[in-house]
Amino acid sequence: MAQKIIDLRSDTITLPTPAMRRCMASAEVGDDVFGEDPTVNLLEARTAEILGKEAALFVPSGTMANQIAIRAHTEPGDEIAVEANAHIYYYECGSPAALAGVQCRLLNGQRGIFSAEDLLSALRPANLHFPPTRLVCLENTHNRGGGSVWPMAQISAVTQTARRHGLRTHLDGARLWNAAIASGNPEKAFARLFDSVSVCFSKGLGAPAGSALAGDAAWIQRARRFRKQFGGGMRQAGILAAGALHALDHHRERLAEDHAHAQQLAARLANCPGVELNPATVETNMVIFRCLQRPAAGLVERLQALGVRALAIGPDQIRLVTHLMVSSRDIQRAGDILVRVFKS
Ligand code: TLP
Repeated sequence: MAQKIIDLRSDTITLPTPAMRRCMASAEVGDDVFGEDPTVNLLEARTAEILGKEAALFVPSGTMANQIAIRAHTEPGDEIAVEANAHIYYYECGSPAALAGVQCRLLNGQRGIFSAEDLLSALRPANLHFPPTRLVCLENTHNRGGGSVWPMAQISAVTQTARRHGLRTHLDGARLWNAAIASGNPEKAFARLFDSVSVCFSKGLGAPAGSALAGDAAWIQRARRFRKQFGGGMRQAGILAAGALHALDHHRERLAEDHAHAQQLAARLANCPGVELNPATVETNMVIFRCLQRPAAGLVERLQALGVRALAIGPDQIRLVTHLMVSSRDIQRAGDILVRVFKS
């Protein structure tokens, strides 16, 4: 019998479980643009409660959540401060420029994490020539940072500095659930430090689609208008919201398993020749490592031929992501295959 392919490209590839599908199939629905989908309303209320915010807005994707947030915090011609490897800047198709008409001022972080001083050094005094910097965005966990978790004190320092200089603050919390489990701090402990937070139900939580944006009620009302403008007003979206509600109730605690699996992979890879990886930097469900001897693209092909899918995220960088569709047994086998490829 053919061996199962172990897909570690992303936690976005997770399929809805049978129990999740049952919730989706029986969801009560209505027209959400009229505010009449009871399941979407429930999901928005529950997300706001988990994040300790006044209100939340269900949107189709994490990208849309972030881009609505940027649009709702700024006006065209403004500037936003964002880390150079942040998803918002690196992977969202130039949307800050295309959709909100803002320019990005880039900060250099370490594994995606920067300091209050880094932010301060990017701020310029008010002057006719300079675009006003209105917003700073953080990402937690940080994707290209290898799933790194921001220390709470550092978030506090950055967001306090931002506030002191009149900047709004947004958190790309696509994987805030992982940060909460890894750090032992509830999601709302992170969220309270920001004006707005985006979260995704379709990554490690395993829902088929959907994200949310949370903030204060008046601002979410403004965001709702931009959701419509961006084409994200959905109708009987309760079918999707039901999957997200199921994920919130059943798939958050289990993220600890994914984190343990990432640790196991990292421990094995770190001993392989040609691999640069410090396993101590693996904090959540991602393992990003540098390949010192062969190009990442060729290694990914070789791994796939042996039954493991990985993602080349640079000429010499590979990313592995653990998630609810990979068991401990799969991790053992994936580790064997990785060792075989790197030791050959
Ligand atoms: N990230 C995807 C790819 O786009 C790279 C992945 O496989 O990790 N914020 C963060 C931090 C993300 O990692 C992602 C997705 C998003 C936002 C966007 O979410 P979607 O894909 O729902 O638009």
